[in-house]
Amino acid sequence: MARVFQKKICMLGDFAVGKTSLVRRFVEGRFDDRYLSTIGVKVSRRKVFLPEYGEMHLLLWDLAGSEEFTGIQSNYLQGAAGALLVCDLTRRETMQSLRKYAQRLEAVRPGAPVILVGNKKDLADIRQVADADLDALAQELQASWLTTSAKSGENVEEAFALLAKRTLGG
Ligand code: G3D
Ligand code: MG
Repeated sequence: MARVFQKKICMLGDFAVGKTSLVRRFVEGRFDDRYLSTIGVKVSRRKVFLPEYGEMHLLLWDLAGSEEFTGIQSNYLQGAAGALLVCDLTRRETMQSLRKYAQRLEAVRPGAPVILVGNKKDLADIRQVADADLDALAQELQASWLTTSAKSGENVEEAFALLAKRTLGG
C-alpha cells in the first residue's frame, strides 16, 4: 500500500496580511474544515500530488477570530511540519514581524521548514516591500520566498506545494 503523507502546516503572520484568504483560495470549493473553538483554530484539509513523492494530505492550521489578537499559543505550533510566514507587501512592518514568528516556530519545532510569502502582489502601486527585501530575509532565515496574490490566485498553489515538498526534505 502506498504511503500517504499527512502534514500539519501553520499559517503565521500579522493580522490582515491574507492568511485566511490564501487558505481559502488554496482549498477552493473543497472545503473540509473544522473549527476547533476551544483553541480558536480553523483546520482545512487539501490533498496535493507531488510528482516525486506522491499524494500528500495537508492540514492547514489558521487562527480564527479573537485568537488572532491574543497571539499564538505553543499548542498551535505543536506538531507542525512547517509554516507559511505571510506578510503584506503593502505594509513593510508586517515583513519585519516575520523574524518573530520564525523564532517562535523554531522554539517549538526546531528545523521545521518555512516559506516566506509576500502577499497582495496585485496591489503593485502601493507596494512597500521589494523582492530584494524578501530575498535578504529569506537568506537570513534559510528559507525560500515567493510573492502571491490570494485575490488573483497567482503563486498560491506554488507556495503551498513548495512548502509541502520542503516538509519531505525536498
Ligand atoms: P488574515 O487572515 O491574515 O488576518 P485575511 O487576513 O485573509 O482575513 O485578509 C485581510 C484582508 O486582506 C481582506 O480584506 C482580504 O480580502 C484582503 N486580501 C487578502 N489577500 C489579498 C490579496 O492578495 N490582494 C488583495 N488586494 N487583498 C487581499 P477585507 O476587506 O475583507 O478585510
Ligand atoms: Mg485570518
